[in-house]
Amino acid sequence: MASAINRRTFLRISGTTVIGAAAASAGLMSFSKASWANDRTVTPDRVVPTFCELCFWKCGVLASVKDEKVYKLEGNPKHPLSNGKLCPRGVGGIGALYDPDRLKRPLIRTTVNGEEKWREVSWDEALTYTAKRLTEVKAQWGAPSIALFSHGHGGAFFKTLVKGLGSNTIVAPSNDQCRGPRESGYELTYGEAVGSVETVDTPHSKCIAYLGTHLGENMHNTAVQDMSAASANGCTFITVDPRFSIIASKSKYWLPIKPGTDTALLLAWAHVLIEENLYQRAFVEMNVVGFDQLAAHVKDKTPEWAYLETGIEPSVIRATARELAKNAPAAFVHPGRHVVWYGNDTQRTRAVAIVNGLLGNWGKKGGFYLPQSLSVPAYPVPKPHAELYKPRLNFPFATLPCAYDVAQASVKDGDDAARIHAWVVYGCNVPLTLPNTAKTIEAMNALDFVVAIDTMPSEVTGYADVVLPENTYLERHDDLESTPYRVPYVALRQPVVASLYDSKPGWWIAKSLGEKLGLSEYFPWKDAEDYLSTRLTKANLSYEQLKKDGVILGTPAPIYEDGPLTLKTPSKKVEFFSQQLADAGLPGLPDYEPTEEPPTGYFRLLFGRSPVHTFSRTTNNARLLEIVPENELWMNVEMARVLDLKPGTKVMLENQDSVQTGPIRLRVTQRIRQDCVYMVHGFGREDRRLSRGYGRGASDARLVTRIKRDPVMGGTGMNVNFVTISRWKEA
Ligand code: MGD
Ligand code: SF4
Repeated sequence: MASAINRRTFLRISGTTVIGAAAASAGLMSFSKASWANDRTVTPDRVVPTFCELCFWKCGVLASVKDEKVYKLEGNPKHPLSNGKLCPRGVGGIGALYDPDRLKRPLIRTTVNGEEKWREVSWDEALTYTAKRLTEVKAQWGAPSIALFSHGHGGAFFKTLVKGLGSNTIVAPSNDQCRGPRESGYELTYGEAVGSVETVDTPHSKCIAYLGTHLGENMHNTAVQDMSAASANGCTFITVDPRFSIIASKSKYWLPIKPGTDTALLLAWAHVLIEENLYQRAFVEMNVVGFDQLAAHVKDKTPEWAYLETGIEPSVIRATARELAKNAPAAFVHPGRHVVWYGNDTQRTRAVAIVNGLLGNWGKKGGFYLPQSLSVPAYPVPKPHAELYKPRLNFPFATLPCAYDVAQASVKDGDDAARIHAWVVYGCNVPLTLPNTAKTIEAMNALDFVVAIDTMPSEVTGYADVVLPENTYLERHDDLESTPYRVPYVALRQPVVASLYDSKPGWWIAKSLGEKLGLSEYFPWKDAEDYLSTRLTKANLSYEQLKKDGVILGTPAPIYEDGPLTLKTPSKKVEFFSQQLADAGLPGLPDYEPTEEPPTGYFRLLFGRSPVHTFSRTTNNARLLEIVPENELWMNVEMARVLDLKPGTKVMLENQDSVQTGPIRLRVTQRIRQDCVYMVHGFGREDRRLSRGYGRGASDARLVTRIKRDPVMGGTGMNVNFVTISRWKEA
């Protein structure tokens, strides 16, 4: 077996470390210097429909092209997720296409005179070498010791590749660092996940409660459009957040809850709905099991009890419960999105699902609609025999192995045969994504082989053995997109302009690598167009129409249901009491567990989103950095006074495990509680090759060294870290 590089140094992809770097420029004119850049009077040579990849909502885009340059991105009016509009990130997609720091050629890590360097290679050499190394790992340690970390729509072809190799060790941080507990909570209660796009009927709702869902900052195009429509229709918003978020500013009630106590509030809401007989009795009698157990469970969960936990006045708890009830069933508690907070997250989401059950809103106008999808048969390929590595930790309701556990199972700990030995990383900046960056780096150092498929140099590509540059979404085809939604649809991603540099589409990379690995049977199609048109023909849909319009709508069916529900739970009903959880030795009804308090002198670290950035994906994008150039640390005005810190002061953060990040500018505000500080995720980039992103703001990921596991599905609660703040002293 070829000797493994098992102590990797972080390798920047820059001229000084690339052997024989060719002139970087592909002869591109800088977009911003183009005379027509912002000229609305320009007549495009063509307008190409496709869909966005600046986040994972996948809105339909119309891209205008002049002289082979993309100069404008707009929402596709025919696409149901964009309705003719994009969010600011979507408009900024041009910045991703024309980012001069992009990965331009395949690279192999090599050692010259004891020093590690990148060597630019041909695609053939990069893929031959990758195939050889993966084959060696498979032969020595077995296929399941090869893990795929995948994020983004293009990951589909790499899943086929890794499964074809025989591994089912496929992980998505978006599951166990984001939505997983919500999906488990709804699967246990309603028999199905709420999905992405969430199936909330916001435009028709009369009252919505948001628990830590910071819509407007958490920018999902359709969700924000729907929220604006609801607001225009007079919908009452209730926001429960330790921070006065954008949506709090649009709300009738802001409940500045003590972090980690939401389950107490939810149980008290259930108490009020039942004790005051405000719940939707007919819905509950027809569709629910476990109501009596719930009523007994919340009997003593009075608003006065919840006040001591949450800090929310009993009168406000009663008023908000009554407001929801008054508008039910056209009222809901939003199921949330990034819900991995304190470890008890599936149970908290179950409490949300149960309050929604009391509001009787499943399948109801203004509550949760029943989604529809347009079914397009898969391309016929043999079913691979793929196995999962033997997880060391078992969570009874985990639907996927947890990305964090797979990373930890890669660390050397004496049992080499039980370890993960290679990673295929698609569009996933693992060191900034998983908790405990230092541990992730230790894991990457221990691997026999890492291949990263990415568009940009990043923290993860710095630890790879092979870097394969993918086209951005504006230069490539991808698999069809057909998210369950109010109307069934299928959408196409297609190249708007030709490939820049020597980058390639993901489908081509996966197919070519598959062929070198002897897996041609899983990639029998000639090219992406052959693959896509074959799938569409099987569904009696026209590829030509899809190319022209970017989207095809199916025939809508009813999205509301007045009769009895038939759900996919064991009882076929809404399960307030979950026998499945009880059988697994877990509470059948959600219990409130107090969360550890910050020690004296520490703040709880909270983090969230900026409306113009998506994690670390966008923090080198010139257009988006113009709008939000760095993150700031929100601190309550009183605490800043006590610490004698002025607005704009640069500060350092240090967590309970003595890990430091910074400097970051202080935002002193009344809009946050005194016991916590808040920052936007994705900044504090450490790769100098990111000529604009490097060193802006600070990384919250570095500070997440402690997690609390969700006993139901294994999610990694990350809001359990505490920090001290000190003035930054320039060295
Ligand atoms: P990103 O951080 O956006 O996503 O985390 P990740 O899944 O890691 O990193 C994406 C990588 O994809 C970048 O290197 C970028 O250059 C690359 N990329 C961009 N476009 C493309 C493309 O078209 N093709 C390819 N091949 N690569 C591309 C997200 C995860 O992080 C999620 S979903 C959540 S909700 C969690 N959020 C979160 C948090 O808020 N705070 C902390 N501390 N950790 C978090 N972890 C989770
Ligand atoms: Fe793109 Fe914004 Fe839609 Fe996400 S929400 S897909 S970034 S337009």
